[in-house]
Amino acid sequence: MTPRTSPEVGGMGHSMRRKEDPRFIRGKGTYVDDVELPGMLWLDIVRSPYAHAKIVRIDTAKALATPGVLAVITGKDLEKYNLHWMPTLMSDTQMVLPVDKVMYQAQEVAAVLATSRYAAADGAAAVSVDYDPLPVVVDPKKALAPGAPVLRTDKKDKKDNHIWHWEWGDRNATDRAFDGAEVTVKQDIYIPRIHVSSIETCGCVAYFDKVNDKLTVWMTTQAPHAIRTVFALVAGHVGLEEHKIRIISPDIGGGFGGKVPVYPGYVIAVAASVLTGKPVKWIEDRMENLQADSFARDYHITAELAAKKDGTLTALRIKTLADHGYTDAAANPSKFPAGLFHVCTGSYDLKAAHVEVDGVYTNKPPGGIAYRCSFRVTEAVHTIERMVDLMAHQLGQDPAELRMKNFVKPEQFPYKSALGWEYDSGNYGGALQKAMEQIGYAQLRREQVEKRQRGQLMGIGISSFTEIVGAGPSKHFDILGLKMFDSCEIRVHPTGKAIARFGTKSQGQGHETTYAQILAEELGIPAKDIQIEEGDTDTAPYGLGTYASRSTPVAGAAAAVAAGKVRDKARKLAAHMLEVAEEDLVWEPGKFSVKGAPSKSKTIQECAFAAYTNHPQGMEAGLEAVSYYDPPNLTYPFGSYICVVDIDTGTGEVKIRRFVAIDDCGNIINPMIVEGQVHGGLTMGLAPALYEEISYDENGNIQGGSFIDYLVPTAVETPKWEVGNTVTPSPHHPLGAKGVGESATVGAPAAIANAVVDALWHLGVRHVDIPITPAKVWKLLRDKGVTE
Ligand code: MCN
Ligand code: CUM
Repeated sequence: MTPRTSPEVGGMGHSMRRKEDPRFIRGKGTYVDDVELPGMLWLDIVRSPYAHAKIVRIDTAKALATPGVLAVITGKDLEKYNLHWMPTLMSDTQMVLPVDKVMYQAQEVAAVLATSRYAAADGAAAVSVDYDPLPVVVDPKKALAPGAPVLRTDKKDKKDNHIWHWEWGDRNATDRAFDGAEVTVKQDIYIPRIHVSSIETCGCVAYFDKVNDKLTVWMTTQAPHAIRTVFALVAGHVGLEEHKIRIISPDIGGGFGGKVPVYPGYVIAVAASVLTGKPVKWIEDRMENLQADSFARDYHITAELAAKKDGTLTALRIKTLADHGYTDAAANPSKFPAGLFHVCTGSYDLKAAHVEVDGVYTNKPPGGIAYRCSFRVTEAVHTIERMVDLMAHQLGQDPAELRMKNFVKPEQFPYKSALGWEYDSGNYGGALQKAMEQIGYAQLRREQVEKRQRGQLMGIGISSFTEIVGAGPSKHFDILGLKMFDSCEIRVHPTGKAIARFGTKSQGQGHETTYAQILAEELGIPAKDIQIEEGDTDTAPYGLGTYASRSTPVAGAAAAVAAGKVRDKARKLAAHMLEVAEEDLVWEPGKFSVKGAPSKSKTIQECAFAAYTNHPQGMEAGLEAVSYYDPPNLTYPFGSYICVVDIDTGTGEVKIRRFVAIDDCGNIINPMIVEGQVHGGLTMGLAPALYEEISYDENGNIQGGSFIDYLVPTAVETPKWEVGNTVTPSPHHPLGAKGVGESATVGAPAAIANAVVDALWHLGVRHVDIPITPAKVWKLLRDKGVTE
């Protein structure tokens, strides 16, 4: 696509350098931990060594005697204000601090308030807690078995550990399709628990100004407005009303979904500041972040796929256990307890599908958040892409051919999926074709045959994913009742420069650049002349925040709509100055000129000046607009990834030789930023595919609770990504754009897993659960007699 604007204006399609980077690369960003206030106190948290235990006694004497320690806060203290429990985003309840028992290892037990971080840490170490261990439940299947200890004894009538049952689709039609199926495949797939490990951990500085009765909280949150409302709803009774709460998300060092929920530490810091009238800082350390923050995934899936002998796919049936830890604190739209998992028919034209999910309590940290995935879409994509590959291999067909045969075809859009989604646009065959050409698919298949004859293990894996991002529409999407729209407010100053504020919040995605580019495209004001602000609830218009790749689809659309309103007013001003009718003006980015007399024109900057100095009588002064955009539909970005692996027959190590990623996110605002999003996303897809996992031993002890065991890939493990794109605009988005921030993380794991199984299929291997570690592969090779 050739840009409509010049590089100086920097509208859509320009690979403009990021406006935020000069401050980041000079170390001049302002993260929460950079906020220092006079008289500030520190909070540190005492955490449980047990996964399930009664709290017999908390002895604070030694801690209180530690120099610098001012107070120790326990659940009993918070209970006096009814703040010891808080609601989760899924309307479950979560302890802020426990009163009688702990539910997972590393859970908050007490908090220490001190004059320095060191004193707070010393104080936390000096708190002594007597526990009485209780039976631990880590396996969700065992949690549902009769006789399992009931974990949520706080819920009066709760007799088991089952949270909810949810199902979607036509069960009877699906069962009939399976009864009459010529071929079926069935597979258990476990998608393990992983934790976001953004560079910046979570934290806040809470300051309750007793003179003005105003609470200001600088916090690592992806959704500041929603947090403000939730705080007001939970703590209105102790005087924290919404106009007296200001949430500021300053610079954020990576969110990836982990900064959507409210963690107990935030609430305790706020309570401590309200009680003392002093600013209170709480910042997690790396291990607290990894061990106690909301997890992602942890889906135990059984999937079945039915087909005709010729490879025509017909039906999909899925049953899932969703392990939510001790409380369902998932960051999902309220209506969908399993997120958007029911986009699991993926890119394929299936006639029938049915999916069931059961939520289960265990003695683990609560969640689940999404880890760079729009509410369980990674789980959906991994399942369907593994199953389609399994079917292709079962039928002895080429996995690319089987996909091509079953893709939803371009002429079928808008396409209604068997599970009720309306896909906006797509060209799945086009993306796969391009990926195959770029990687040299046919040649690779020949090479694989030759290598196999020589006993070498090489595999080719495909993932042709469909994403679903950009929540609303508000008809179906809300969080705790707050409808999922988003917003943009623009003010054009007299000299033609502008400021625009949004209800979203960048965590590294480059919004200060790309929103300015959208406005430059729509107004012709150079992107460098437009300041973008997000994250301060006292100044930004209300919005639901940044997650689920919704900023471009929703707030980006709001920017286009608000810019349109500004342009409409500018047109009136231009007509007034040129003394012509509005209809006689033609617009090109940055300028109105008179039809047939192009030399007579007014720039947008001249119109802005006139708005304050020469506006017609009867017109309000000023040039500004706001839009609260409720999208008519989600956007459905897609792509095809192809991965080539070589497996070391001695060690079981999987080496990614090549990885080609073709993405389609509709019209692109900034190609360089999109490429960066895809690079980062692919690395975060590689991570769970080969390395990352958090598991628990039978006593609920975390395995993978530090970076010694939780293997975040570095540049050394990361292959050279080969990226490209196709462009299929969204028909309903004002700019034709779809979201892209999570696509690569969603699509990548299946391509890698499929490549590994492809390399091992002839040995009788049908499936390997991620993360595909050398140990797992080596055991398979040993069992199949390849190595000893
Ligand atoms: N973009 C574009 N053209 C498009 C689509 C997007 O130029 N057609 C640009 C956008 O303008 C924006 C970026 O790409 O600058 C991502 O846009 P979008 O897909 O709308 O996603 P969001 O801005 O809503 O970001 C959220 C998404 C999510 S949910 C996770 S998780 C994730 C991700 O972004 N977290 C990130 N990428 C991340 N990148 C960084 N650096 N840090 C994170 O925490
Ligand atoms: Cu899905 S993790 Mo992101 O939505 O912040």
